Amino acid sequence: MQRIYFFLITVGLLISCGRSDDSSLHLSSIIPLPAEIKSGSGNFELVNNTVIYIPQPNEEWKNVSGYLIGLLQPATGFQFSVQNGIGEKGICFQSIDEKELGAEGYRITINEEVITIASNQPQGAFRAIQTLRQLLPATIESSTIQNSSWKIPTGSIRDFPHYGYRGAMLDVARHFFSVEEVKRYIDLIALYKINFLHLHLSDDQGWRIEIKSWPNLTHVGGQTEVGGGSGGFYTQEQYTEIIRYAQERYITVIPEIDMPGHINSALASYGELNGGTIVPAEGRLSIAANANKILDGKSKPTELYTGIEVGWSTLRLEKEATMQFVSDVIRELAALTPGPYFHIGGDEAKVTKKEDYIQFINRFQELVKANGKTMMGWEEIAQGEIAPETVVQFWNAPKYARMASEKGSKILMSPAKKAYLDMSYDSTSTYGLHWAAYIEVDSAYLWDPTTFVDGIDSQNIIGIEAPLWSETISNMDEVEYLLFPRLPGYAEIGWTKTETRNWDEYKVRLGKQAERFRLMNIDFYRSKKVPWVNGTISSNEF
Ligand code: TNX
Repeated sequence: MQRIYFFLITVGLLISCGRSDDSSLHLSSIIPLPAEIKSGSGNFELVNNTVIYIPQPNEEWKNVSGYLIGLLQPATGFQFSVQNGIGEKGICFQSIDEKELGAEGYRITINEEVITIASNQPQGAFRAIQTLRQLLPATIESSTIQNSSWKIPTGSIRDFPHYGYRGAMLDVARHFFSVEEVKRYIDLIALYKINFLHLHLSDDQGWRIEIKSWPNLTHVGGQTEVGGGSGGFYTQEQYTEIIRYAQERYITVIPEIDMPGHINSALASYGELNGGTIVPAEGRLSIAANANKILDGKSKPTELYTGIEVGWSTLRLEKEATMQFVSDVIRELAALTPGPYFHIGGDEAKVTKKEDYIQFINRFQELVKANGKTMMGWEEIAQGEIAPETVVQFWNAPKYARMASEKGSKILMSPAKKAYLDMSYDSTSTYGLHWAAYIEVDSAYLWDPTTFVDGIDSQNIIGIEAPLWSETISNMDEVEYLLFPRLPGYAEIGWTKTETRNWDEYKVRLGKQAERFRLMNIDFYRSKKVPWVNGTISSNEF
């Protein structure tokens, strides 16, 4: 057998044993940083007619191998075939039973003849593909055939995530994003092994998911957005299509209906839900759709809203229709959603009486449970009688995170000062808000979910999520500008142990992603904090 030199990455230090060429595995810029990397000598070269071996000829393995071929084919122009069993040459997926790797972990062993990808489940193999993809030259991301040689340095990687929940949120309510745009968002987060997509499906400015028992929600409440654009919504079939696309990438969709506040789009759709909410003058919209809607003859619906103020609308417990509405919405949406969670919002209910708010949260929790899901909500829900399995999403007030911890509930870390993707990078940024902070790329990376809030039990923390609110952004270029290059850092905080993370080492790996971003047409923010490696990018693009 060939002589193999091993290299190990520990505590962010690169310890090399004599090799210094660019081709060794430990110098590859994988994000998130894997748990263990060992370098060998020599290369595997991907060639035409490579065989991909799968352990079982079932749908799931066909999907995983098909996904890999879909990644490799456009830039290489190669043909691939899929066979069952174990091969000695090519790319070989293997099923193993190695407890520590869990559902998402994997081992990749690369020698000159074969790349073996071993995992407990196909999900682990899918995460491994994202690593493999980053081991290939960045030109693999090109959509046209490239004249490269497709070499991968030999060695091995053993890897598994620190947190089981690594999420990204997209607010499709303030501005609507089409199914195709959401699919692109899913593809971008999949590259960094994000495994939850939280969709903020309703807010004052728009209702984005068809509810068959309450059709006006979308016919009226879905017809506008911030700034007065025409809005939009997903039919139930389209929502199911988003879920299917995410599932193929081992990403679980979490639907959010924001209640009892942030609810004007529903109050504008059904008068019987409106118990006296006053729409702020700036942003009030009385359009024809609003005037023509079916009224119940008793209560007047609110006007539609296109501004960006928060905290002024509420559902009313005393309205007869309210709990019927809530239970129908939760029932229909839970039935469409295969994932375990249902997010009920619960934030900034500033005009809801405190005792009513608590009752709302308690009743939402019962309904979510009755529909077979686990409730999630923004940090304020910690005031309710929340169950141990309920997930409290921390965003701003440490007292609510502590309250959740004391009640033994789960905590998801999304501190606005660190993890809000809608915060501007600096005071010169065109997009984003800055009420919580300006968040440069280093600041976004430099925090630890277990110590960010004092006095909470780190055992309760299930992971991190980076929310992208869309008040200031309305198309994918703008989404990508706020997402990149911060998202890879959030992915690493979720995946890689804090002790092995180091900004000075990370920023080098991040800088090497520039060409990949360019080839994926990602419109990213060229932070001065990152040593970008231009690749083929002309310097005036920076
Ligand atoms: C606060 S975070 C909100 C959202 C806004 C966001 C803007 C949270 C639970 N509520 O309604 O979109 O700030 O940064």
